[in-house]
Amino acid sequence: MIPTALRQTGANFRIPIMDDRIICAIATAPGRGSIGVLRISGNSLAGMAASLLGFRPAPRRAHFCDFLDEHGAILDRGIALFFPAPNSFTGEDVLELQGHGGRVVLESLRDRALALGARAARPGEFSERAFLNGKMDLVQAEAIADLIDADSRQAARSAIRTLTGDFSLRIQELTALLTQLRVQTESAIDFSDSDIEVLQWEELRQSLAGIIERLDRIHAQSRQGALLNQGITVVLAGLPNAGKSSLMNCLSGQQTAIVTPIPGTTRDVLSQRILVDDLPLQLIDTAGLRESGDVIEREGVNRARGAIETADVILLVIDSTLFPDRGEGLGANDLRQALRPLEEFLQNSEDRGDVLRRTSLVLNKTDLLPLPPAAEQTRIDGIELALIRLCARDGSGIDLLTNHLKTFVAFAGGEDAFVARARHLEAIEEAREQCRAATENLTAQSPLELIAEDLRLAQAALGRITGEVTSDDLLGEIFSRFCIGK
Ligand SMILES: Nc1nc2c(ncn2[C@@H]2O[C@H](COP(=O)(O)OP(=O)(O)OP(=O)(O)O)[C@@H](O)[C@H]2O)c(=O)[nH]1
Ligand SMILES: [Mg+2]
Repeated sequence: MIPTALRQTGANFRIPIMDDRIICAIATAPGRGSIGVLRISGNSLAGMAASLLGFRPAPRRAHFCDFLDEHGAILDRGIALFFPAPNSFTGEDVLELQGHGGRVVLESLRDRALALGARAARPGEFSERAFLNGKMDLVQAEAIADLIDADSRQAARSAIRTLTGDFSLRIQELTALLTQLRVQTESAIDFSDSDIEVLQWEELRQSLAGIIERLDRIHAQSRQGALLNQGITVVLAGLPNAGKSSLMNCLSGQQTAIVTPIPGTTRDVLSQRILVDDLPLQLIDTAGLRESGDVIEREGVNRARGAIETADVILLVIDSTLFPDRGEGLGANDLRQALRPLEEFLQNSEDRGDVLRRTSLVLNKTDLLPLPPAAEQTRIDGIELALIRLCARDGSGIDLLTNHLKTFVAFAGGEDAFVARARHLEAIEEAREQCRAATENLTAQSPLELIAEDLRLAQAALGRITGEVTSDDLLGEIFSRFCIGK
């Protein structure tokens, strides 16, 4: 009997393409450019290529030629490249026409391809076909989109690492190790009555410990990649006039938010993306937290609440001049008072502990007190809080805040990071949980069937990363976020 582990793995499971019509898209960014590319992919493209070019292009040769309309008139002149299946990006026949980068000329070329029977490609459809045809796995396909969207060189480097297959290889190695373990375990179930060598419990436990260690490592690298790729959301909250908008402007180096001495200046949620040493921060400036009779301000405060609930980090900005005599630092009561605007908002909320764990205090306007900028760690009612004193007006102490943010989310610079997304991290965490459960079952000498099931679930979680086990819905969701023509 073949153990289930072998029957379920190793097969390069691919979903058949439901719609195999020829697709086309302008692959270069909209706007003027010296070169514009029309990309066409499908089965049996040779006929369409002959109609567009007036001859059958040779495989993988650069032809400098005319691109023709239905009457043989020249639409544009450029380079045609033909990649017959299966040695192409999508695994199908691919024709690329590199012409001039003007909107009208490219649209005429695209319309010509449409008239010849192609349909407009959906965003990410070329990459989706490449995945479905087994040219790359899901993480590699996602890495293409991440490379295009990279905010920093480090993010681009980590996307390249994933694109070239490093991350997939690690996942495959782990999957292979899990397969071995499953085979060992399931063989022992199947043949437990025969005289086949009895499963070595200790050996199994050691192998599992090794796998968990590898999962820890890859999780850390992927987390760095996810930080480089997606960054963190930082919301600036606090009482009116505390200096939230000034802090936003100081961090971004731009005067995006309006700053005035009038409390209640900011009424909407303002958002700005910045980079701090390659770590992308989505800064969100909010309306001051207070009860207001003004309907616009009330709506602004509601939106501030929404932002606080979902942010990775909440910076509670405080006007230091509210604590004028505390040269030595704030006492427990001061801290409670400083936290009050947030506490009031969190009243009766189940998320209180969670929000406070994501919160740091920024004591602003140090220039008005004899207090130098500083960063310290403090504890209030069992909750660890960072406290950063700075001056948003002239920027002194701002580096203390940015360093704190990097430390707070454990951003290590991403030297050996793999570009990763939340779904990858979740899958790695699930695989790790299942391996831990298997270890506990081993220690308790539970029935082997339970351990085999834990290992199967761990393997399935890893399979979701590379796309070996993936639902159509997830694929649709992933590829729809790509740009058109990719
Ligand atoms: N002296 C001093 N004044 C500051 C500092 N930061 C902000 N201010 C002043 O404080 C006032 C309020 O600043 P804002 O940045 O608009 O405060 P806010 O928290 O966004 O206020 P709302 O939008 O009303 O909630 C302005 O007059 C700023 O110039 C600082 O570090 N030092
Ligand atoms: Mg403001």
